[in-house]
Formats: sequence, C-alpha cells, structure tokens
Amino acid sequence: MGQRPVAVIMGSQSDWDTMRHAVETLETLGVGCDVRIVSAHRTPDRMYAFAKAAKGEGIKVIIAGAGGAAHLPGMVAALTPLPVFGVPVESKALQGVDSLHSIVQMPAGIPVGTLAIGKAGATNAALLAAAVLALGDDDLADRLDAWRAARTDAVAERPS
Ligand code: RP5
Repeated sequence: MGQRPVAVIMGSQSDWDTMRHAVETLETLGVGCDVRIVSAHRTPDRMYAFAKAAKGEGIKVIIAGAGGAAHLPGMVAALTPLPVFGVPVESKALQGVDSLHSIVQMPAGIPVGTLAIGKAGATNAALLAAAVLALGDDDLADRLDAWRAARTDAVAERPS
C-alpha cells in the first residue's frame, strides 16, 4: 500500500473546518492521506486531472467534502473507479440539507457512499476508508479495533 492511500479533497478552504476531522481521524489511525482543495465549479480542470490520476498515484479511497450544490463527490466518482465517500458540508442557507441531497441522490451506476452532514460525516468517512483499507492490512485492522474498543471503554455505566 502506498504511503498516502486516502485522498481527502474539498471544494473550498471554507470546508476545511469540517474536513479536518477526517484528516485527524486518519492520522489517529496511522493512515496517510493527501489533502487538497479541488472545486468542481471553480477548478474543474484540477478536479478532472486529480480524479484521472488518483488511482495511478496509489490512492485507494477518496473522501470528498463539499457544500451547497455539492457536485464534487459525484463528478469525481464519475471519473475514477476508486471508492468515493461523500461528506455533505453544512451550508449557511440550508444547513447542509442541500449538500446532503446533492451528494446522496446519485443516479444508479455511479455510487457515492454518503455520510452525515458535517463533523460526524467527516469522521465516519475516515473510519469507513480505514475499514476498507483494513481488509488488506492486518495492522490497520488491529488499530481500528483498538480505536473502537477505546470508544466503548469511554462510555460510563451511569451519568456523572
Ligand atoms: C462549495 O461551496 C464548497 O464545497 C463550499 O462548501 C461552498 C462554499 O464555498 P466558499 O464560497 O466558502 O468558497 O463549492
């Protein structure tokens, strides 16, 4: 497996406050990632070049976050055979419901695995990416098990 098997892309710098949770989760699990701003409507040539090159560069899973009319995950999924997980970023006007609908309602044939709006989605996208990679990486599978066990251990029997 390459040094950076996950690409985390986002449509804007303004998405970083959400998407950093994906990166931080991947870092906690020891999964390398390449992080880029790639906009479907402002940098379409960059998006095309990224999506076409990703597999050849050793990327195994792409996490794509975008807000509003969030074309990015679906467009990238159309351009690469790699699995794409989409993170709807919370928007100002519609609180991310627009982002969610834009990403989740892919026509049959080009899948985007769509997560929850915002931080939870970004975190879970990273966990899903790690779970995919762990199918072929026993050490990562152990780290993922430990991460989940720690979450379980952190739950008190009763509220304090
Ligand atoms: C989308 O538009 C981005 O993914 C971002 O969520 C949203 C707003 O972008 P900015 O205007 O803040 O750059 O392309």
